[in-house]
Amino acid sequence: MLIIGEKLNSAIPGVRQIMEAKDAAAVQDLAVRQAAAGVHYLDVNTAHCGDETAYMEWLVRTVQEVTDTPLCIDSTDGSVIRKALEVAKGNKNKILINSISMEKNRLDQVLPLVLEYQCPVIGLTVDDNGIPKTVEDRISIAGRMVDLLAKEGYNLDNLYIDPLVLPLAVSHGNALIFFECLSEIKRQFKVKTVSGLSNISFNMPKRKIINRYFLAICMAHGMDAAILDPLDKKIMTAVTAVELLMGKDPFGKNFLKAYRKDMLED
Ligand code: THG
Repeated sequence: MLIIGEKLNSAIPGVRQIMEAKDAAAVQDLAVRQAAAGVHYLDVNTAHCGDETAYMEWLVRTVQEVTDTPLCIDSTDGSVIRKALEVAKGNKNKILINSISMEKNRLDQVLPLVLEYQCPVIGLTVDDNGIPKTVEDRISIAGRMVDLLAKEGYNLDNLYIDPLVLPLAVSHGNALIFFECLSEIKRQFKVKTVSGLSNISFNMPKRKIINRYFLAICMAHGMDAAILDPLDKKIMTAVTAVELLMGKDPFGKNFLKAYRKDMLED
């Protein structure tokens, strides 16, 4: 499973502080430690900083001084994503754009960038009517997105649909709805899926326990990527153990390697 490290996100109060202080050493430390934990992408988000575009430009440059791990540009604003693509070094078509949706504004702004750079992209199952409550309505948005991207000649192997997790605290069936979305999106469209996971436990105590078991069940439903905290040894242990159980780790090679590097936590 692809792992997208979530730590460089201005929604985390301490991280916003180091970004607004332009504390390059602290930002680079978070980048290097997540890369060392084995992430495939580093999510970067400056939406909660004063000037999102200016901070994004600084963040991209600062992170790329210390790691070649591809970036996942996390913004709802097309001009922020454009700037990040402009200033990023290396192959732009390695950058994961987070995200597009079927909201008209977002499509008009961000889809041209996805097509211009042929980047992998996360597609949220939301349109101008908001996040649908039912599986059927989310699948229908996913279907419209797949059709649109296919019509534009986009390589659908690079599309990650995010069916959007709603909290259990809002409705106790929300996790089940999410699992069904993961299975159905794969079955009907044969495209990949991704999730930010942690919304599931919003407004609950001991969130990490819920997030960890939720991740395991999502993986059992074939989820291809997750945005998570790779510095949390227990959640990374869950990823390693579930991949072993799902037959994705021949001879337990990765499990044993993690064991020898003392990365597994009970
Ligand atoms: N889908 C997509 N993008 C997303 C989300 C999504 N981007 C933002 C968010 N959801 C995922 N990112 C985060 C980042 C930080 C936290 C939660 C989600 C967070 N971190 C705490 C911290 O680091 O202090 C706690 C981490 C922990 O549990 O150990 O809360 O859904 N496409």
